[in-house]
Amino acid sequence: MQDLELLRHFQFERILNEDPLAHSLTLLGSVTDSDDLNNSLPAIIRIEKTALPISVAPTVIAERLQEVKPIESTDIYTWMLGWLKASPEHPDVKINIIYPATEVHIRKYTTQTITMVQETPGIYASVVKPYIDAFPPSRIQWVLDILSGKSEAEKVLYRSLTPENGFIILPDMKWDLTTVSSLYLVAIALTDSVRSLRDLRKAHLPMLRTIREEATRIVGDKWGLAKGSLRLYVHYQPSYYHFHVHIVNAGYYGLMGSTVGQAHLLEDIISLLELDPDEGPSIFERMTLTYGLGDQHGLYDPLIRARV
Ligand code: M7G
Repeated sequence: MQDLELLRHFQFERILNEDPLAHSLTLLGSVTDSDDLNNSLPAIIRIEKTALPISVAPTVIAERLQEVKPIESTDIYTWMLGWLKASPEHPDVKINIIYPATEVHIRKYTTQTITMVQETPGIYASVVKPYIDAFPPSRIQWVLDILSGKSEAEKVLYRSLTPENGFIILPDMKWDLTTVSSLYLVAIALTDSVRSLRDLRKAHLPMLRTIREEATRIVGDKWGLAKGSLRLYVHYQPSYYHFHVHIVNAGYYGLMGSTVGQAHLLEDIISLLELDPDEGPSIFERMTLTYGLGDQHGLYDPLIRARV
């Protein structure tokens, strides 16, 4: 089904999340399966207003503002509402669709109450690792499609093909591909042996350092961003258990996903591994990791029960 057709056939059911800071709404609904008209499948649609890029600043007032409605004026202060004319270069909204959406997706995008949990190495072994191992491979089909070149091939910005240390860098689907202030790329490892932060070892240092170097080089060459303009981090828990690094404009903070506890700076990970002794279990096998977990997360109940 074409994307626009899918949007038109979307039957709204309920709001999963409303985020006034991100100017976004996440909706749950259903779309009739085009192969079987009696079958309706769940769909998630997230609509987010795009940021106003700096490049449009001079034209916003002079050319694009088509109507204003005053709210108030006092002394030297005035505030009003305004409407912008449509512009081919600057879309108004970015839309993400997940169709058909699984129960895990619906839970992930639902507003959740967060509880801080402490994951000891013992809890990792008894609760978290079995949970990760039980994920069907289909959950990371999108990663395999990118790595094999089946999807997003023309978007790839860097590809190093050494099987052990190789990775691909490409724009994250969270990015609108234009607004540099919200630049968001992702580096995806070729190896499937690193499911999460817990699996990182000293031997992965060359890959981690190269991700850092290549990310910095790419954003410098392509978008003129200076050294230090990027915040590189790894999520724990991630949504997808195939190793990847988030590459985000350092000025784009307050962003869901860069929360303390969930986001581990690549620089810190490199430093911890550098300090690790050559022999014995790695720092990430020995550490207790503390993070916020939403009450809809699949690990929530078992981790609350296992709480120390
Ligand atoms: P994560 O830490 O596992 O989960 O990161 P999060 O979504 O909770 O942050 C996975 C990253 O991969 C996220 O930043 C997603 O936006 C991004 N991502 C997910 N999918 C399904 C795709 C995709 O198909 N293409 C691209 N380019 N990025 C994706």
